[in-house]
Amino acid sequence: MSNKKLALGDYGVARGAYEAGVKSASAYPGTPSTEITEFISRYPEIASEWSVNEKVALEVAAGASVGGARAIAAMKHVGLNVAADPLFTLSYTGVGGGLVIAVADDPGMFSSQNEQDTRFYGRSAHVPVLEPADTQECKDFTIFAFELSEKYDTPVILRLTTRVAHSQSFLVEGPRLERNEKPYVKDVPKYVMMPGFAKGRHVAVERRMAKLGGDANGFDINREEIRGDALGVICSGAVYRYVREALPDASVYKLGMVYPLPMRELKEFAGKVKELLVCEELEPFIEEQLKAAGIACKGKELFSRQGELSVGLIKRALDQSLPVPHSETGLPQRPPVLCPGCPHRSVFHILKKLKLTVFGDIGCYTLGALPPLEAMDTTLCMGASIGMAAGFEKARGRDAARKSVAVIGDSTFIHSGITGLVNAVYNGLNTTIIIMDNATTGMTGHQNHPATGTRIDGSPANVLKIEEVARACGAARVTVVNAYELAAVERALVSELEQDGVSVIVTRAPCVLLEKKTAKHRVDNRLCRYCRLCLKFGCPAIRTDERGGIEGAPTAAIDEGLCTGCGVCAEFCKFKAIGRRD
Ligand SMILES: Cc1ncc(C[n+]2csc(CCOP(=O)(O)OP(=O)(O)O)c2C)c(N)n1
Repeated sequence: MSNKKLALGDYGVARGAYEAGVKSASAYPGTPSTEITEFISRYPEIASEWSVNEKVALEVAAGASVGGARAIAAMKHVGLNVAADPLFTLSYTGVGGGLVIAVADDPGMFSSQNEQDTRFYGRSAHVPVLEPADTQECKDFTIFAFELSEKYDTPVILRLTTRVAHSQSFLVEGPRLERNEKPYVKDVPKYVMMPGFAKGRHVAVERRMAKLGGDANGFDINREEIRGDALGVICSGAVYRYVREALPDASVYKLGMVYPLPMRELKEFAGKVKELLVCEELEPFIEEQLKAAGIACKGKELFSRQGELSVGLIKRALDQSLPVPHSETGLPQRPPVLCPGCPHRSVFHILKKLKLTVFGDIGCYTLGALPPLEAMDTTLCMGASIGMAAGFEKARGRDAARKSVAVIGDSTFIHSGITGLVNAVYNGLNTTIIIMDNATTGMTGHQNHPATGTRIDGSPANVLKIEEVARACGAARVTVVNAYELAAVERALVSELEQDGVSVIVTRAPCVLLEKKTAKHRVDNRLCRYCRLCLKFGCPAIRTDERGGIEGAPTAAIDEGLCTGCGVCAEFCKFKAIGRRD
């Protein structure tokens, strides 16, 4: 049987980790990196976990590495901000067993709040960065990253982008490397980073990076393809594929390691072509280093720092007479919406009704900011809602706090909301916090977390009780309400906003996609007055039927295929026109 298969880039990383003999995988979900760890968790040889956040995931990898095992941590680009503290000092300690951090960037922001460029982390933390272009390279580069990590005593960043992580191409699978774990050796000057030892390690880091920069010139993953002397292009990752298609006659230097750069080979390449172009997405990371080394090239004067590049954009950069290419997916734009029956919707309905200022967070519930709910004022980063609500009170006083709330999901609360709650209590604020507990990490595809009581492999775990955590953090009052019960949500909110101190309302109901409800609802067109209040709820299952009412009158209607039977619309129809279809 052939061991060649079509697979996602994320699968390539997972397979590479398996074949490299990795023993520990830790991650917090984040598109487009999530599948890496989901795939890894299928290998029983690797102890995989969803960690509570990216910082912990990297620390788990660091501990496994000190223990002599090869370890991988995976996250999306903004996750590396959360893990940046251990990263910068891990660069100093170096590794025991090889340690690779797979980080997925998202140029074009398909599912992210910014477009930051992970390559800069490599540069500022003095850590090498590899960038694969397809699934086979995802596997091969992951294996190479572990070899580099151990040879140069450094963590290694494997940078993906959405286009590589979520595209399918062929890879050939090989056997797993059976490696004996290095023995654990206590080494205080290497692993205890206090100033006296860290000063010595900083010198080692500089030496390591200088050596890597020199050796990079001979690495197979950096390769020159000479086709002619008119135009040379330096590129890496998915952009390499676009360049080959857009400029088939150009000579190309394809970087597999984007930091540190193989500067000697790049200089030689520049000498072989009349014009040199750097094609890179996001920041002019390679271009600026080339220019600083005295290598003349063109780059960002032709390309945007925003979004993805494409074959069309590269062609047009060199021939301005071509039309500006349209989005190459050809798909119509569809604004995202909360699912029909989503338990978050009713909470936002009440927040809007009460005209509250809402400090939001990141998750499915961020969609509460969009019409028709429009019940969210800010979204910054995971966990920011509670701190921002507290700061707002400092700026505008107690009365403003009475008219504002922080809204955060269960997974996000555990990721980085708990510290915000402790802070608000400690500093004597009056924040009202709504924890929207839908019993899953909905946004990224239903990953488990400590409050779901199940681990990544489905095995049972201790169940973290969110309301008990809130009480232990010192919240003055903690109320749990059914998220679908509009009146109960409203009562709890009105009561808490009147009182002093930090209070927590847990609005609870499992994500509608976890539990398919069957009782459908319908509109009784004899009772419907076509007031269209139900449409303001924003449920995609509710629509209008221009001639579906009595004697062809217009009426509201419910799409049976979409309705999940949550029944919230029945609760707020003033004319009792919505009921169960029994
Ligand atoms: C630092 C960071 N890590 C990961 C993500 C990806 N991400 C966005 S929201 C979210 C969690 C959402 O779960 P939850 O808070 O339970 O809300 P739900 O989507 O279930 O409503 C994740 C993992 C991110 N945006 N930032």
